Amino acid sequence: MDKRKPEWVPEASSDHFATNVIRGGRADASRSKGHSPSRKTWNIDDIESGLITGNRTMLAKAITIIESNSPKDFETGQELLKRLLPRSGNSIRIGITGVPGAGKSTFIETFGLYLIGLGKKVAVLAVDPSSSISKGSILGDKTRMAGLSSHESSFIRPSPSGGVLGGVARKTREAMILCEAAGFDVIIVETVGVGQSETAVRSMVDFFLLMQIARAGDELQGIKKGIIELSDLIVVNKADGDNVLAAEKAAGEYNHVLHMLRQATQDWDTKAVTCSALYASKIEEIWDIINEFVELTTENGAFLKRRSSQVTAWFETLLHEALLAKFYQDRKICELLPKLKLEVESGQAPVVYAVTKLLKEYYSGIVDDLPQASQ
Ligand SMILES: Nc1nc2c(ncn2[C@@H]2O[C@H](COP(=O)(O)OP(=O)(O)O)[C@@H](O)[C@H]2O)c(=O)[nH]1
Ligand SMILES: [Mg+2]
Repeated sequence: MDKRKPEWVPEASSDHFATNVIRGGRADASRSKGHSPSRKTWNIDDIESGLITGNRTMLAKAITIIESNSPKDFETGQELLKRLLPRSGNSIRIGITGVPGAGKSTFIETFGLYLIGLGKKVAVLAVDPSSSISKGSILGDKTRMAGLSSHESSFIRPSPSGGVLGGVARKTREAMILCEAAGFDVIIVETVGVGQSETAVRSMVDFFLLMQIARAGDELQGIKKGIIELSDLIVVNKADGDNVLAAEKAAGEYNHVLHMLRQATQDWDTKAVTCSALYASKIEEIWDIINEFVELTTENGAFLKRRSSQVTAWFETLLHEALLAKFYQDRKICELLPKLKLEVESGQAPVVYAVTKLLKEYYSGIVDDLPQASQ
């Protein structure tokens, strides 16, 4: 290692004092002024033009900006999205869920490489609100996607970490827009069923795939009906070796139950099929089903209708959240709310009175027309 003395060292310092500087570090910055790539400030135009030619480094940089929590990055990120939005939308967005160990990562590797073989460009994103705790468990296992992650027609990005599901989902949606602008034509969003993450992913994709495995004694119990009703396809994975029959039996049982459940998509009969992600069997069938789905929903209008209602719902959710946050962070409200809450709880103040008082307090000085508590 290249050790150098810093400019100032205490007179009585021995070798044990931290007096060595590693070349290229912060304290050494004056030497590399303007040359160090880590110090180079990016330019939004460069990112935009690089991204639209499919440059993956620029795509990654753009995603880092939209994931950042700094106000300056927020502005840049939103400006980038505004510029790139007209170039987005030309992809098939596929959500994949299933318990850990079902084989999602293995499937994405096999399926992704198959699609690349067809000339597609495949981006893989994730929604995992627990990833800040588990240090990015989902997609952390890039070893299972070794072929895909090293392929130039793919782009793999782990879940943004930290924050609540809403924030994680927002960042993934925005990353999806950027991937589309960069020319990726299949976007796969992986999630594990933590909290409401499945619903969040369903609300950002066109096609939702539930990956299952057949387990001895598992008579479809413990599988949430709600998740099945969100799904456009159930894939029973690991249909290989001794497990083929069990997988087919499980798929049959699903098909039986599916008749009795609500459809996730208008006119589309969700069905269950088997596959082996590990041995790449029946992968083509799954892609055929997805294409059939796209064809049918394009014809009946459900495809575009879903996309537009997704974006409207997203808009409304963000607006509600922003308004609520503003309200709850208000200094006057922070003081008054706990007091009024106590008064309501102890029966001293009527509920409508308390709500009206809070709104009056919040809006005083902002607007003349005070909103009323709902009647
Ligand atoms: N036999 C068999 N094993 C598989 C298959 N797909 C995945 N696995 C194995 O199941 C384990 C979990 O797979 P992984 O892809 O990490 O599951 P994930 O947690 O859903 O992403 C790994 O040991 C895989 O090798 C398959 O089709 N057949
Ligand atoms: Mg995985």
